[in-house]
Amino acid sequence: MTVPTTGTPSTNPTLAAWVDDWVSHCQPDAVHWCDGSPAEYQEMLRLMVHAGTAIPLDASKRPNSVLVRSDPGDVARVEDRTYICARSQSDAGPTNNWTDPEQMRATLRQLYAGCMKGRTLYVIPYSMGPVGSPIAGIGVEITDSPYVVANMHTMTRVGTRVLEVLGDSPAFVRGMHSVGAPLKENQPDVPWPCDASNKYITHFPETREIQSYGSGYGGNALLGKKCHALRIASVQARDEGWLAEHMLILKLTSPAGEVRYITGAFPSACGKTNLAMLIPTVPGWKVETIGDDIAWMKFGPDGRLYAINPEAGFFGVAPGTSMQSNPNALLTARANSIFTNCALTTDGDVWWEQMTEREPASLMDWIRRPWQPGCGRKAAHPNARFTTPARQCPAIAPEWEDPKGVPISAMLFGGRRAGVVPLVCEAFGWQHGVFLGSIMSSETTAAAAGKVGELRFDPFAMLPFCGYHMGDYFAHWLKVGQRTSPDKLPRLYYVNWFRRDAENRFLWPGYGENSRVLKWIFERCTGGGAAVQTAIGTVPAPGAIDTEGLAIAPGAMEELLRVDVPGWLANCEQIDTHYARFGDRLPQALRDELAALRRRLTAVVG
Ligand code: GTP
Ligand code: SPV
Ligand code: MN
Repeated sequence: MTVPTTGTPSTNPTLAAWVDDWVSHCQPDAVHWCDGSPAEYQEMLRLMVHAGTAIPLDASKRPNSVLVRSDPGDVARVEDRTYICARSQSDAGPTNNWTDPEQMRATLRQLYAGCMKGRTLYVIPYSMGPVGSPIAGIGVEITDSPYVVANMHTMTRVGTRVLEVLGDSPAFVRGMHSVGAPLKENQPDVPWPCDASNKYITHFPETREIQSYGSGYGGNALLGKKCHALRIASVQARDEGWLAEHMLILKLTSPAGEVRYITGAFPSACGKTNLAMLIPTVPGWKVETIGDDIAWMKFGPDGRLYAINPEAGFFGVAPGTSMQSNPNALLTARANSIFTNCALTTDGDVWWEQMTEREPASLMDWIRRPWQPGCGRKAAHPNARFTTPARQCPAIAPEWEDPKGVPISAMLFGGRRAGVVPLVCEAFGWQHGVFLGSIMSSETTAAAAGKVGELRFDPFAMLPFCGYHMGDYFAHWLKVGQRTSPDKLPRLYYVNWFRRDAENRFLWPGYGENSRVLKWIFERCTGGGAAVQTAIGTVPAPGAIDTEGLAIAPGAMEELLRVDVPGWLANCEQIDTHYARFGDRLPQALRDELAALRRRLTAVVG
């Protein structure tokens, strides 16, 4: 039986056979091959509005934009339902869920049987990175969700040109996705179909495959993002000698016009989008955006690491985003955007916590209930997001789509730490920097289902995203550092915007004021920046962070840069436990770094 098909099916034999197999297994009513055109995007919005998934926002306030409210059981990534199905469990390592790949395939094959009845199967050919760039990678996602198609249009480069570049090659990442909600004949659809209690986000790294079932939300369903560009790509990067990282990329220009490119790895909802779009408070400095979530980095012919942003849009955290905290993000999302799990204003716009100084007098909250200030509930879900095209960002750097990437001078590692970790600290060298990345810890956020505010180790902000054994990942980072001369490697930094005082208030104002830290890092990269060596690394000398015009409590700067020796010694105990998880796959160099840190700390205590 042939299924009615629209669009232009690929003649790539591997791709055609793969799609045919899923079509006959999932039994959709129709098949559509996506071309990535604006008309196709509009058709997805129309379908979502028609199905009650989306409502159009007032076109005078938010042109060509919609609000989508998900099922309350499907609001974030689900780490406990995410699997790395490597052939050998030891290759998934202690930080990933694992099931035997054949067993997992069988489980999912059963769930996928007839799972698209009553729906359309969409085939989305996409490129992560500028189409045809030597650093870019191609994937194809099958999905039964128009919401996923629309989001992929914005977040990746979708369409016919991708298939042309792919040609007859079998080298594409295969991503299979279903919301897991087939429709019986005449069964009315729900606004957000999903199989909330039965989600699987699974990866088969050896065959570069992804199979996702049951969720329609974010990184669970937009397979180009975390599943491909991080979990599968991290495995490709290990095999081929490059880096696929959970990092923002920014361009920093000094008052003299000198440019440096900086990346930063912060865990989910810990400030990447904000730093990437920051407006410096230090006069004369400029920050422009290259990427806000993922960086792919390869060595250039000059021996330096070059980064591209594999994405084409931002899937940003809405709550906390305001014209004060991140005007560039709000201006990016002024049109052509999809808002998910935000509140709806009485005049047809979106709202979320801290968006405006004064809360609106009444709203419809993200679960469609009336909302008033003081009602005791949040109007937007804490992981409410906007999907918006990167090219609309007022701060986007002109070279953001340069196929050769931008040369990286510094990399930041950071998380949410109420204590112990200072505002900024520079690594003594690459190996020490890899050590700092490997011991990163952060309080959990609403970006993933589960408890918020619990401290956990999140090495390189990759805990939920590394597609192989984390001990091997550390070894890979160490190896990357040996591939070029030390002076060509980026300098590595550990930062923390989230240190708190005794009253639990943030000591550091953050956001645009983070430019003061970027300025010091720029100076360090260009031969300046007064610094002192401490047991944990090199920190700014007193007065080296420019505090001109900064409103900050007396003594706060000293506290922010203070090395808390007892705190760090206690931290070392926790690192012992953290490291023990990796067994003999923990590189000896990192064990040595930990021992050296202990020695230096003990020497301070005397
Ligand atoms: P993902 O998209 O989940 O990977 O998140 P992200 O790392 O891009 O985080 P984002 O920039 O969206 O920030 C998440 C939350 O942290 C928002 O509520 C921000 O307002 C808040 N935030 C960002 N930067 C700072 C900062 O410098 N200081 C403080 N106190 N909060 C910040
Ligand atoms: C993150 O959680 O780090 C995100 C959002 O960037 S999601 O795409 O849902 O993973
Ligand atoms: Mn992220």
